[in-house]
Amino acid sequence: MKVYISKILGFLLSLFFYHCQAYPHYKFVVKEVPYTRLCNTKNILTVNGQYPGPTLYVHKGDTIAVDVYNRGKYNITIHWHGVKQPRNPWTDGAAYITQCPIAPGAKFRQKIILTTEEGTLWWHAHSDWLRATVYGAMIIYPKLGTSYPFAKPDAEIPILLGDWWIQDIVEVVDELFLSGGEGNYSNAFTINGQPGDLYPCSKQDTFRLKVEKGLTYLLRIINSAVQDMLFFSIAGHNVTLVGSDASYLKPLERSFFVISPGQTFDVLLEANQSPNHYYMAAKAYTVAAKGVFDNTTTTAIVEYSGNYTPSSPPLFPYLPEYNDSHAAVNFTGSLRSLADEEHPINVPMEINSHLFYTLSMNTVLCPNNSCSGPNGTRILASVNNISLVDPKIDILEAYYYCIPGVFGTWFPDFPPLFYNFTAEDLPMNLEIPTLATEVKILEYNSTVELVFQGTNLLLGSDHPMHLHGFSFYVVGVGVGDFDNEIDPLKYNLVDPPLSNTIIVPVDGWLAIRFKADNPGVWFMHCHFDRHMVWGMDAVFIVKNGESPDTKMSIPPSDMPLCRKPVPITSKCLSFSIKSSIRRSVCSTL
Ligand SMILES: *[C@@H]1O[C@H](CO)[C@@H](O)[C@H](O)[C@H]1NC(C)=O
Ligand SMILES: *[C@@H]1O[C@H](CO)[C@@H](O)[C@H](O)[C@H]1NC(C)=O
Ligand SMILES: *[C@@H]1O[C@H](CO)[C@@H](O)[C@H](O)[C@H]1NC(C)=O
Ligand SMILES: *[C@@H]1O[C@H](CO)[C@@H](O)[C@H](O)[C@H]1NC(C)=O
Ligand SMILES: *[C@@H]1O[C@H](CO)[C@@H](O)[C@H](O)[C@H]1NC(C)=O
Ligand SMILES: *[C@@H]1O[C@H](CO)[C@@H](O)[C@H](O)[C@H]1NC(C)=O
Ligand SMILES: *[C@@H]1O[C@H](CO)[C@@H](O)[C@H](O)[C@H]1NC(C)=O
Ligand SMILES: *[C@@H]1O[C@H](CO)[C@@H](O)[C@H](O)[C@H]1NC(C)=O
Ligand SMILES: *[C@@H]1O[C@H](CO)[C@@H](O)[C@H](O)[C@H]1NC(C)=O
Ligand SMILES: *[C@@H]1O[C@H](CO)[C@@H](O)[C@H](O)[C@H]1NC(C)=O
Ligand SMILES: *[C@@H]1O[C@H](CO)[C@@H](O)[C@H](O)[C@H]1NC(C)=O
Ligand SMILES: [Cu+2]
Repeated sequence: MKVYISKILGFLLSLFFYHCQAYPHYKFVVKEVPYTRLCNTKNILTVNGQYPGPTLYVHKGDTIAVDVYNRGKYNITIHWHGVKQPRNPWTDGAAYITQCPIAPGAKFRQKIILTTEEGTLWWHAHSDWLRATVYGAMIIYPKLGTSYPFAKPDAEIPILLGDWWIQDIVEVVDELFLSGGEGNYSNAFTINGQPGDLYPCSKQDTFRLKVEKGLTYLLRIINSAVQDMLFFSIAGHNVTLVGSDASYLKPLERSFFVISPGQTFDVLLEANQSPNHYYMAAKAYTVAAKGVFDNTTTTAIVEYSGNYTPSSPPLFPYLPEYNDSHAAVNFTGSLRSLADEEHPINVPMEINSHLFYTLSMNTVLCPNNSCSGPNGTRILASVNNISLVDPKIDILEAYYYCIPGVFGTWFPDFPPLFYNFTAEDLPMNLEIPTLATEVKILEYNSTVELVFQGTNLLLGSDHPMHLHGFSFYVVGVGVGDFDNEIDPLKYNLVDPPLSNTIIVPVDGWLAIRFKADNPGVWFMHCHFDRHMVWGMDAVFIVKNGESPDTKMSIPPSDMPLCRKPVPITSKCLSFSIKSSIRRSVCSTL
């Protein structure tokens, strides 16, 4: 009898462990906490009271779960930036694209499925601009028993670049929409949450990196700023870039580099200079701003150990002029994948789907020219002249449950009009976009080449484009209009970098390739939150494959839905479905 009971107990325990302990769980409590910066105290939204938020430490190939409790007063979602989440768009976290927001008081268990990613990624809020304070690092170590493709560093330090807004961030966004203009700018940049020595009331808390001469440090650098690309440099030292977006690079030595919101770089810092104090510094890189932007500089201090009298102030690094687009595009064009035997690359060679997407700033008329954009207009932004309108029901939910009327499937492969995209003084009537909720359908396993073309409508700008659900190879980049005949001949198909976020240069183009082998709904957008909320977005639906392991997984039981789920069964077929594409979408479920 005793044996029998213990067997049952063992069975029940194994069930419990199977369901509850199959992978590690973390708890993220979203709540407001007061923080003081720039001589002002205000409540900011945090995870677990921390700013920046907690770091997640994982190994390549791990699956973990994070229980997100929303104890704040706003709707929120959390996105695991750069994690491909195979077959699992459900917990990707893009508000109104793959989920309804987590309401105040609600909870959502988000599964994070890592596969090939190795290096540095991060997580952040993905609704409104709440990521301004709700973000943190994700460090992905090599699998146990394997090592880095470079000598093991003596220490590893996350460096989160961010920004600080004196105003409440929700107020900033409300004002932006109310005025229709450019809105406000951040008041400081930060390194690990600290503005540094050059700002008021900040010096005592400047982030200090203590180093020992002769040792090598792996800096895991993340740009989590809401709105700005940043030039980054360390006085007296070059750094060696060895990874980006959780993929390895051929070592690239630089005295400075540019990093866009959403990007990560793993860089090696050798403490090989005379013992002293050296500033590490970051400031904005922006061409579009025409001189109006957050023109401040954040600093931290690299502090050698030992007995010496440090120079006062610490040595300051060279950073390019705020508008040095040559330096920025030169850097993007210099990145190469490691592409060695242990880290092979797999660039699609035959392309099934050729896409050409223009990235534009736009204007629409306001009643009585009452908005704050140029000539009283409202500023928007678009991809292929479509400015995305967020649906009321998230696209993944509408797709999975075949809810009609939420999105269309005619997102165009090309812009409606070909013109000299980068010419000066383009006609104003081209500035008006179409407002719509359209998605691009991709066949499972199809190969995609996507050329981004920045336009000079309204004003040219760099755009850090980010794709969810995939990493892509950056096969080409250039200035001016893309030349369909000449530029592809210059593609790098040998060792292009593998990224999830990349800067499309101002009045230039950039080409990526990826394989659509991840079924689901995946957001693609400019990682400037201003451009994102203005509509510089696109959505891909990658159809299911034939076999069960090539189809989307089922939604988690606590999925935040925008409406009550309807039974899937025959509902799909009984809708009056207008287009054949829509029918094929529904029939793949
Ligand atoms: C929060 O999300 C729900 C569900 O989409 C929506 O109905 C509500 O309006 C949102 N609230 C705010 C303040 O945005
Ligand atoms: C912009 O931000 C500043 C503080 O940084 C604030 O004083 C001002 O009211 C904000 N709003 C506008 C519309 O400028
Ligand atoms: C840093 O690298 C540059 C080339 O990018 C080189 O000219 C310079 O000498 C290097 N500086 C140091 C301190 O190694
Ligand atoms: C940025 O600030 C620096 C000094 O802090 C100043 O010299 C420079 O002119 C400013 N640049 C712009 C474009 O405002
Ligand atoms: C950068 O801006 C300055 C004025 O602040 C201007 O003189 C210079 O030509 C600009 N450089 C580029 C590359 O646009
Ligand atoms: C970057 O600039 C260097 C020095 O001017 C040049 O040799 C190199 O070809 C440039 N690289 C790219 C990709 O533009
Ligand atoms: C536009 O201006 C006219 C004249 O001042 C006014 O009568 C009208 O109400 C205004 N319309 C709007 C939408 O503000
Ligand atoms: C504003 O209107 C003027 C006069 O019609 C025009 O010259 C200018 O280009 C307009 N500006 C923008 C940004 O549309
Ligand atoms: C497009 O505009 C650019 C910038 O004004 C100019 O250099 C180029 O020659 C134009 N191209 C064509 C084909 O007109
Ligand atoms: C975008 O679409 C609008 C409305 O159809 C049109 O007026 C405008 O000229 C288009 N602009 C471009 C650049 O295609
Ligand atoms: C998808 O492509 C891969 C090669 O990249 C191939 O191994 C696999 O069989 C394909 N799957 C389907 C369902 O076509
Ligand atoms: Cu943009």
